[in-house]
Amino acid sequence: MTTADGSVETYRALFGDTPFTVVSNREPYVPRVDDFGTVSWSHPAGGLTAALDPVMQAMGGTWIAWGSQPTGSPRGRAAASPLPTRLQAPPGADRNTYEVRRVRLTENEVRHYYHGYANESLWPLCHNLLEHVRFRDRFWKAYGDVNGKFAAAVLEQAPDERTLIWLHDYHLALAPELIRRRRPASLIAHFWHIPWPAWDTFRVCPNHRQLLEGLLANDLLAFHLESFVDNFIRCCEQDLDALVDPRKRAVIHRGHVTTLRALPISIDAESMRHLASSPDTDVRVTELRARFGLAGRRVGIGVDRLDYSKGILERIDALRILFTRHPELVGTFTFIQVGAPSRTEIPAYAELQRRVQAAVERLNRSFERPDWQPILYIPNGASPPELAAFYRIADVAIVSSLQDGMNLVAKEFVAAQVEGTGVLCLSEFAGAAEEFDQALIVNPFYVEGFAEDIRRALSMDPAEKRERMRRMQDRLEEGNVYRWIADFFEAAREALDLGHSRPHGEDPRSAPTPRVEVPPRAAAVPPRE
Ligand code: GDG
Repeated sequence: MTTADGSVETYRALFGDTPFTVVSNREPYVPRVDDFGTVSWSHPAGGLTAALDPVMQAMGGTWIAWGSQPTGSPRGRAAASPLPTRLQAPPGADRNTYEVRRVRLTENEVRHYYHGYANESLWPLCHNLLEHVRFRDRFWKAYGDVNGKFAAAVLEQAPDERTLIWLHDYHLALAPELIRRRRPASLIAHFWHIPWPAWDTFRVCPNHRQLLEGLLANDLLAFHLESFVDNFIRCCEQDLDALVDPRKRAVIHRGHVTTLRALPISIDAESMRHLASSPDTDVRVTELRARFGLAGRRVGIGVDRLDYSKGILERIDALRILFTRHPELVGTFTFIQVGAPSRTEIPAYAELQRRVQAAVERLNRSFERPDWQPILYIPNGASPPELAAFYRIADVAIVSSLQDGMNLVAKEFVAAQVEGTGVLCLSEFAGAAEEFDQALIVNPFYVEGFAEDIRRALSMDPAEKRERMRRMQDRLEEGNVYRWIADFFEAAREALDLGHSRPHGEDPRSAPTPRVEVPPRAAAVPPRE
């Protein structure tokens, strides 16, 4: 199993002492204030920042991110002094190991760049959910301005040209080009965490060409799945005067080579297993069973950010059909839905929250009994230890995304199944379905079939359940999030080598980008475990 130190070793073997900078919208530690204005910093929910943090701690360097306003007490917020633009991480530790550069955004920028272009234009576009897409000129303008702020922070923060810059996600599609324009020899790699849509969808975006050109300033651009790479290549072929090398999975545009790779993300499965099998979790499991009246009943679980792409309403609909068609499950099967509120400033998300709440209430009214409710809804999220206990309790977990880059909940559930008795019902439209062919693969758009799949999960033979879970756990063992980080470094190194080795004149339309010398590979890359 690769560890955080293992990813750092890979980096050193490939890049020597090349400085390292991470750039993401979300900061690795988010601020919260109490009533007295005292600020505390903690990891946001979601696995990636927590996984990259120990790598940064071992490696040093800079993490550039939007410096968000603190949550918590309104009174405390008024009393708190302005937050710093630079933070030594981990905050409050005896030994600080890396720096967080917090990019300040105005309220208007947050509204139009983050809520607007990133989450009302690009997010639904890339998830092929066009009914939610809104394009506004003010969104695009703010997106460009904020990408400019991030690029300026990178250029200021990384005076050494040899710095490897690792950008994350759909918030920063224009930053690579803005960096490269000012510093042509930069080493830039980017991971796109959400799907890349087909050309027929992507062309709906009025800014399609600028987005592609922004991203083609990267040396490496990686997605979770090969199908997303294929879609991206097809968009470049259709939209740009670019040379595509499908064999090398590379696009040459304006003399610059961008290598494209599929690198499916994973989780820190060992930590999840450890947490799920701890004595504290045993206690929590017993408490939850008692608190929610689960003794003698079968249990289903759903854990999601409250996002329309996660198929939560379709799931509730399937449950309604399940209880209608299989009355023997009334009173004997309880579904727990944990929902973490998300992007609530956006009307579509506020509406989804209301609709989920209403759908749960309707279903509960139809089927409830004095001592039982079909759905227990936990609308304000749960802590990581609580999540581990829910994953352990569940006979079935449902991930019903309408479209999803990967879906880490599916992986967390598999890792937490220490008894191996749970079944995963997994949408065929979640990236995780490519790895977990032993899940019960469901189509959330066909709710009657989906309902039958849940029933099948609940009546599956225990030996079959164990065998399926064992095979998914074996698959998860093949690589954790630290292996993924190391794989990303290897792909970045290959991309830089490919960019260097391209014979001049391969693209007759322009001269190749000048390159800085990356230090030669220092040592053998640590072997894959
Ligand atoms: C994007 C892509 C891709 C959820 N509720 C609570 C909570 N969570 C945690 C889960 C999990 C994470 O949030 C959600 O991960 P997903 O992968 O489902 O989704 P996105 O946030 O949409 O992430 C996705 C991912 O990037 C990584 O590349 O897989 O496809 O859309 O870790 O456990 N955590 C806590 N309480 C909650 O209530 N503590």
